[in-house]
Amino acid sequence: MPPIGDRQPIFLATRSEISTFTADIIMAKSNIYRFCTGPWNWSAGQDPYGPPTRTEISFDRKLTELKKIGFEAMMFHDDDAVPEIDAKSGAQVLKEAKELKKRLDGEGITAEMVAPRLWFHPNTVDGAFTSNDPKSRQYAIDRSRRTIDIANALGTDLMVLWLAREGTYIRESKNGRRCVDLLVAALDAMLAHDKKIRLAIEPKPNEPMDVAYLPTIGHALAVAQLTRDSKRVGCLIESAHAILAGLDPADEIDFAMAFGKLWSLHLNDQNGLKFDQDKPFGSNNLRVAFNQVRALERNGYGQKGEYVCFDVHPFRTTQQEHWSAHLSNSRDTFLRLLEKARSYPEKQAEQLIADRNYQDLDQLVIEHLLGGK
Ligand code: XUL
Ligand code: MN
Repeated sequence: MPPIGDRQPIFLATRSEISTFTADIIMAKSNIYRFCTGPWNWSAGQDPYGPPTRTEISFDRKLTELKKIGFEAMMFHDDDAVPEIDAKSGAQVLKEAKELKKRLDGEGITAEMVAPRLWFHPNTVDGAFTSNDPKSRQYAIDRSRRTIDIANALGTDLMVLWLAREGTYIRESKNGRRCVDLLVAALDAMLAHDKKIRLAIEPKPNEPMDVAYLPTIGHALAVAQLTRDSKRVGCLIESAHAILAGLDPADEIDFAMAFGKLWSLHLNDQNGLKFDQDKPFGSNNLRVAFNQVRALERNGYGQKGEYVCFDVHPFRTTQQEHWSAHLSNSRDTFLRLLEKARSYPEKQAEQLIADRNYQDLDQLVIEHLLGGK
């Protein structure tokens, strides 16, 4: 690890690259959205206060369900792809990952990304890449390298990093500056492991930690600039995580896409600053959801092959037979809001903006969402 102060930010995306990208998106006519979700999104209803309320669904059933509900891709934690990964040799892990790839191909389903689950194992009790214990830090890096090997076997170049335990409960237990350097060193080790892998940081401001080191997209993209190949470090926005940071997810989308760095997306919903709720998309605030869809549209999201993923969970009260409704409902809501985004009365809105008549602009949006008078 380099000593503190030794790193210089490297700004690899030049202004002209960014404006070329902006020109691209202005040219973009109509985006095509493809949908994705993860096996964990069919959860069984357990919460910290009570046991499951539904029986577990087998992986095979989840896989065959995807196409039926209009989804084309699946996202994976490393141990969703290869269960009990820590108990297996590297060769065994690769063998199982290749077998999974065949099953995915058989169903016509793409693997969108793989993410290392760095928050379960005893070695990650005090954090993973930023643990105070060097052996635990090494475990986290080794496990992430394995995740990259799984991603390769599944045919994706995208690894997502939700840095679940990289933060503090007890401020004085960690040196925040040193933790930034440790995170950068870990990202560098992953980038060095595979010359093609792209890393998408999924920020979240809290839960399970009190305060996370990378709470927002701004933090994620700033850290990317400190790595050995900043072009291969981008981000994933989750609606609920942005709301938990007190931000509007649509602004986070515009910000990340201004850098050409929004490589994946977890749409869902969240009622204010409390535990991470992962509600169906649009469930809590249709207008906030509408503005996310508008932001995706104006930036051309999906045109470089990015998927719209729903990181949503069934309500605890959901009955077994409605096991996929939270996913198909989220997709339906997205598509309905897409129609709303495309039929938004742009000319009228522009005039109201020119007149600085934001009162009527506000009402125009409300009327549009209500279906017009
Ligand atoms: C946690 C979360 C995770 C990540 C993948 O809040 O959103 O499911 O999306 O590790
Ligand atoms: Mn997520």
